[in-house]
Amino acid sequence: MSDEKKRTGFLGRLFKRNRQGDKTQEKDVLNEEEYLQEDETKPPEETESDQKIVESKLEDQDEAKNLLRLKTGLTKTRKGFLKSLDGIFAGKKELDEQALSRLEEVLLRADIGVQTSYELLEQVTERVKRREIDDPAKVIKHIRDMVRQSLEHVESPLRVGYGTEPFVVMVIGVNGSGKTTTIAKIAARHKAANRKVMLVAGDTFRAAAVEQLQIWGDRIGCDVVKGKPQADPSSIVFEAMDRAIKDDFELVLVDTAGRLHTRIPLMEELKKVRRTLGKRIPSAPHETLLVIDSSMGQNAILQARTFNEAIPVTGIAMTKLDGTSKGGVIVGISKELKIPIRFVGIGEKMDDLRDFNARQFAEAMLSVDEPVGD
Ligand SMILES: Nc1nc2c(ncn2[C@@H]2O[C@H](COP(=O)(O)OP(=O)(O)OP(=O)(O)O)[C@@H](O)[C@H]2O)c(=O)[nH]1
Ligand SMILES: [Mg+2]
Repeated sequence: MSDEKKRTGFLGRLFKRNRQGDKTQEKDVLNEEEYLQEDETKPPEETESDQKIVESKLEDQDEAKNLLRLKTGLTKTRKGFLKSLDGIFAGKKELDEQALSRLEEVLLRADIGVQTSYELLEQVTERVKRREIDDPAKVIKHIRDMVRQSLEHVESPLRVGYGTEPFVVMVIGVNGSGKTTTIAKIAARHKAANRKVMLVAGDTFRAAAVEQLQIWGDRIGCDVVKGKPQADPSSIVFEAMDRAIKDDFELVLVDTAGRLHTRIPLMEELKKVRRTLGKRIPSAPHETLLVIDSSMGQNAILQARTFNEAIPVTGIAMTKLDGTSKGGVIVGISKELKIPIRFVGIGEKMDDLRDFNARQFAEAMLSVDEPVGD
């Protein structure tokens, strides 16, 4: 299909309008087009070689660069959502009953959660009636504003307190959600700020898990505390806390074995690890970070709820937003659990972790190539 043909319909009109507008946006527009032409079935890029990971520098906090990177990461989510909207509004200048009823289907499929979908639909319908929304472009703008507003309630970056005692972060989640990688990414940031960081291999279940953490520790230059294979994770954690206090570590990141939230004995083990952390430092863990794979879609909400019922979760990291079209699930999770979202993971490299920013996220998830509407 030619580009021109692809650009007919609702998205086409928006692109055309944007192109006629601010020329300074041209670079972004080009990038956006490249993303939209990307083959969705293409597997994510190969993991960087070890050497490259060591060399990759931590991203600076440049706003425009961060937004563009996040937009690249969220391409599949954005593309999927906008494509569905395009299907509804193509050729329509006004919003009719039929378009609104199809909007309901699209919202329900967008993983933003049933409650959010209905709230959005109700608001859009109401505003259409009041003639505040008379054109499809305004629907996107309205949805984006609402997504931003609901996410703002959970925007709360992790503030590590460097005080007289180590700041302890316990990291939990299902198998393969990205716990160990996220730990490494967090550790790298703090190490770059010259902090004394310790990694604790609380995943004694798999020998490879300890090795994986050790490799990251070596790359970043952090101490790794580990025990014998199959040792009780609580005993390792106890020893690690002792060392952390004695050697004045500032940040301690505790890795745990992945577990299904439905496996009760494993969830009990997690509670024991948590209690043990508090034995030497009563206020620990200062953060219980739940790592969630965004590609789980609606199941991610269930996981988060069950983990939170077992152990009070104080923060969430949403990973793998780069490889999924289900990034909207972050909205459902925030609405349902109201737990701070600390980080988003947008790739496998050391610098592919961002502090969660509601405005940037809404913009990256729902913009065409620049703010649409007014
Ligand atoms: N694309 C992408 N991949 C990620 C991200 N975070 C983690 N991964 C990958 O996901 C896979 C699993 O990550 P791990 O960190 O080992 O996950 P885990 O939760 O520690 O897994 P278990 O220890 O087995 O429970 C690895 O291949 C990571 O590189 C992300 O944000 N984006
Ligand atoms: Mg792991």
